[in-house]
Amino acid sequence: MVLELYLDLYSQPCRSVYMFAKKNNIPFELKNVKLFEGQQYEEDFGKINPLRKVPALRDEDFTLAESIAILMYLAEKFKTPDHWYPSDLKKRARVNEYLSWQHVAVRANGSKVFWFKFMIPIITGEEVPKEKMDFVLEDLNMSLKLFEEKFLQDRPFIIGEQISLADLVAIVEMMQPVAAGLDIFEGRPKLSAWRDRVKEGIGRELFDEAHAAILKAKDISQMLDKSKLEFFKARVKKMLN
Ligand SMILES: N[C@@H](CCC(=O)N[C@@H](CS)C(=O)NCC(=O)O)C(=O)O
Repeated sequence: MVLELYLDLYSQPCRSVYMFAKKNNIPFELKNVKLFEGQQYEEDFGKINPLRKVPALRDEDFTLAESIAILMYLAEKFKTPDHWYPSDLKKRARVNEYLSWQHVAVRANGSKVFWFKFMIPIITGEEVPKEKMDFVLEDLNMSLKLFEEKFLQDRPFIIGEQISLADLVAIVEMMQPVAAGLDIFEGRPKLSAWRDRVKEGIGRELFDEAHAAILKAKDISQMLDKSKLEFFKARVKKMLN
C-alpha cells in the first residue's frame, strides 16, 4: 500500500509536507481533505487523525499527525539528502531550534494575519477593527525581525549554505499573510533574497504549484459556501476576544 498524505494545500503545514514529498520523489497518494467543507470533522478522517487537523499521514497501519513529525518521518524513512535534516548534531539542533520556535511565532502570527485579513471578514461579513489588526501586525513584524536577526543572520539559509526543513517550514508560513494581501517581503531585502533562494532550492515550478490555490484564495472567497464555515464561528469569537 502506498503511503497516504491527507492534505489541503490552503494549509501552510500541508504545503511543506507536499513540497517535501514531491521534491524528494517520495511516492504517495494525495488524499484531499477540504477544510472549507469541514471534511476534517468527518468520521473517516477522525480515524486517521483524531486531532482533526491536516496534514496527516498513513503508512500501512501507522498513522501520524503533526507536520513536523511527518516531515521528520519522511526524511528518515526515505533517507532524503542530508541537508534537509542534517545528521550533524549541531546543524540538526539548529533545524530543531527553528522548528520548535516557529509554532508560537511566525506560524501563530502569520496565521492570525491571514484570519484577520481574510477569513474573519468572509465568515462574519465584517472587517476586523483596526486596533485588533494593528496588534497582530505588530506581533508578526516582531517575529519577522527575530527571524532575520536570530535565525537567518547573514547566511543564505537558516543552517548555513544549504536549504533545510527549517527554511521549508518558514517559507510556507510566510506565504499565508501574502495570500491575504500583505506582502511581508516588501521593504525587507534580506528576507526577499532568502525567499528567492528557498524557491530556487525547492524548485520554482513546484513552489508555484503548491501555492497556486492559496494565492488565488481571494478570488474564490465569494464562491465559498458560507453555511459550511459555520463551524469556524466559535473560533472567530475566541480570536476576537
Ligand atoms: N501543529 C499542526 C497544526 C495543523 C493545523 O493547524 N492544521 C490546520 C490547517 S493549517 C487545520 O487542519 N485546521 C482545521 C481545523 O482546525 O478545523 C501541524 O503542524 O501539523
